[in-house]
Amino acid sequence: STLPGKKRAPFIVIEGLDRSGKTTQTSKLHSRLTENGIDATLVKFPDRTTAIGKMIDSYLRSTSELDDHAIHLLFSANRWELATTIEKLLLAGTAVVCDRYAFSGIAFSASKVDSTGAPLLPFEWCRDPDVGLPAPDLVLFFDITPEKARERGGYGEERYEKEEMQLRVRNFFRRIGEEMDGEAQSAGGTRWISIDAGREREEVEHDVWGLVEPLVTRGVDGPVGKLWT
Ligand code: Z5A
Repeated sequence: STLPGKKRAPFIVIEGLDRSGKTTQTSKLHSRLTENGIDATLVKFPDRTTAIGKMIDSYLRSTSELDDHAIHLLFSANRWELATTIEKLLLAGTAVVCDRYAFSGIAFSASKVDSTGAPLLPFEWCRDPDVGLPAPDLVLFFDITPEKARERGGYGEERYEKEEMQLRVRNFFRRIGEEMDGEAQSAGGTRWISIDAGREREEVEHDVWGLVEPLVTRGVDGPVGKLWT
């Protein structure tokens, strides 16, 4: 660890809509931290490399069908698979930079509707399996309008990449963010910051670094929080 005293490293999550640049910016952030001599590990959810991740991958590419409850629980289980590893890294002084987390899990599942437009899975039910996961110290929510996202080559071929779905997801992300802001302590101490991700790469990168650099340099006191407990 490069951190002073008994401090641990921070857990930083980048969340957001499709095509908002999460993957671009998490990998940029990871290399920048490393270049600056700061220990950091990059994590991405879904982690499609594990046994559970492979089931998620074939579901997303529509090569398999799964009950909506079952796929939701697999996404959550895919995070629990890495929970202990993440906690150990943080305590050992390695910052964790994560591309999507439990907030995507809720926002996407809660946005699923039946043919009449009625929700398929209640919001609270979607949140429950992720309660108690390692809580991020900082969530950067990458906000982008559907129009801007479309300019970036539009949505791809995967299951949830449809515009009406993305609009519902955006609203759920906002609701989650508002709730996190209001109850930062009960949510495990997470800070939620919205970033305008519709700008140039360099501008977004500048803002991300400005928020992350002080946190990684200072380190964090106390144990890793537990999400929504
Ligand atoms: N999902 C779920 O349902 N439940 C869960 O618990 C979790 C996820 C964790 C796959 O996720 C799906 O799983 C996703 C949510 C659901 N569903 N959908 N739809 P994923 O993370 O594997 O998704 P992805 O397809 O790999 O990433 P993405 O969201 O589509 O993209 P991104 O990471 O945000 O963006 P990017 O790859 O960095 O950039 C997109 C393009 O824009 C690319 O060509 C870049 O070069 C370009 N770009 C990036 N930044 C800029 C700027 N600033 N200006 C212009 N162009 C830019």
